[in-house]
Amino acid sequence: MSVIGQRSCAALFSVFQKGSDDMQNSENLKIENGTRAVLVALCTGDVQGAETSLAELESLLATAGGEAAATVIQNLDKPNPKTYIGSGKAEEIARLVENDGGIDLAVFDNELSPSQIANLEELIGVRVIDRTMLILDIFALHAVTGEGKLQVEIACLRYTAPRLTGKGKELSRLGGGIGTRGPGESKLESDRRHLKRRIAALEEEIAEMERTRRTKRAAREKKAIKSAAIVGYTNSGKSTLLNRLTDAGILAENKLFATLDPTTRLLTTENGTEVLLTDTVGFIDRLPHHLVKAFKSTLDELKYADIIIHLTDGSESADEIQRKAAVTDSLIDELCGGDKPLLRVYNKMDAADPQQLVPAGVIEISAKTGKGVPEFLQRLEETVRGGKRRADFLFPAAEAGKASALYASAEVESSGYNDDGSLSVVAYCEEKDLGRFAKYLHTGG
Ligand SMILES: Nc1nc2c(ncn2[C@@H]2O[C@H](COP(=O)(O)OP(=O)(O)OP(=O)(O)O)[C@@H](O)[C@H]2O)c(=O)[nH]1
Ligand SMILES: [Mg+2]
Repeated sequence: MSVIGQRSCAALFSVFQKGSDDMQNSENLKIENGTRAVLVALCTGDVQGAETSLAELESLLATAGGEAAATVIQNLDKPNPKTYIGSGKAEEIARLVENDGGIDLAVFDNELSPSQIANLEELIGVRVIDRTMLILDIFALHAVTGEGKLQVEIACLRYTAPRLTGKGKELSRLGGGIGTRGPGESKLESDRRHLKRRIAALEEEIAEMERTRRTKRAAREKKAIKSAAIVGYTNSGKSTLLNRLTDAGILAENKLFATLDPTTRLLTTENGTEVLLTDTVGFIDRLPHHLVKAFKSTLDELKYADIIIHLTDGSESADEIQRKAAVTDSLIDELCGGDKPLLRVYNKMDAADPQQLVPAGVIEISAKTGKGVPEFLQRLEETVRGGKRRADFLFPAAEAGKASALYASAEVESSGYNDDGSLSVVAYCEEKDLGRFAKYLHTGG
């Protein structure tokens, strides 16, 4: 297995360009801590959307260790094929960069083609990256397991490698070579072959890991324990929830994409219901297609889960809640179809506006304080039991015989006679049984 450590896509590519297999010693070319960048977005009509997206780009940059020095939005009907933004705007950014003196990077809020990047770097005079490269960079920093690292490396080789031109301070640290010289025509061709071979080798390694994963999954399925995947926008609190429920010890951080490698833990509720819970990689608007593809084996956890727990940060504005839930919904649809039982959960309700309107059926919790978690667990148990509801029954002594009909159709958790000869039963029932035995329902007290 390749050992690539905590390195960025750029670092991977520098190794590739040097034609070296020594992955350990290469220069780390990640976005340096404190790198000041100008953020650039194009607005083709939806002003609010562009601003929200730019704010998100800023937190992505912060997660990668950078800092936004300025933001630029250009209104344009459609992107310029050569330079994405207008060339006049690019010159304006070049002046901004020159006057500032401390800006080393421009981050564009959209995918750029390799030639657009090259043209923009020429015009602006600093390294240019796009949204996808930034996300890949964060993924490269956060991948922990061999599988996660491999998946990131493939995505980087496919996406980032053709886009690195060698411009900018970080790259020039390699000392002569990459930035200044640029590979000649035949060098490019041999590089491409090298790249293809490397990708094929990585894909073979991934396929092997996928086989292992399948075997594990089959073993779990044999045990007939239901599984639930915790899914949601990045930073919604998925890891915090799994930690609260199972002491999983997963890194939970106020950073985007803290978790890349899925963790599965067995949860046994107080009532003895067992469910396998998986915490997985967070979603984001316009999750780069290359990442979805590269992370297929990880994201397959969703496809094979029996239940989806859709977590949303309920402490944000109503617009943000709606936007992030919609992004997550469409990714769930894409990745696992829409036919699984799904629990909708708003998290961080400890920090939510008390006036916040919560749609019917949504479970409100705080993974941090534990508030609402018992109610959530009850709903989860009911879902694990195929939508059956847990209910307490009390059959008076004279009617204890009626309980046998309940035994026949419900899943009985416990039952026992009381001193007065009455019979108490706790069972998971379908709606029709709740109706049929309504007069024996015991509401406590
Ligand atoms: N106030 C509050 N903060 C929370 C709650 N749950 C999680 N957080 C915080 O939200 C941040 C993100 O939590 P994580 O559990 O890492 O979120 P995640 O969904 O796993 O994020 P990714 O792995 O990046 O996709 C952390 O700083 C948590 O402490 C909550 O119920 N209330
Ligand atoms: Mg996480």
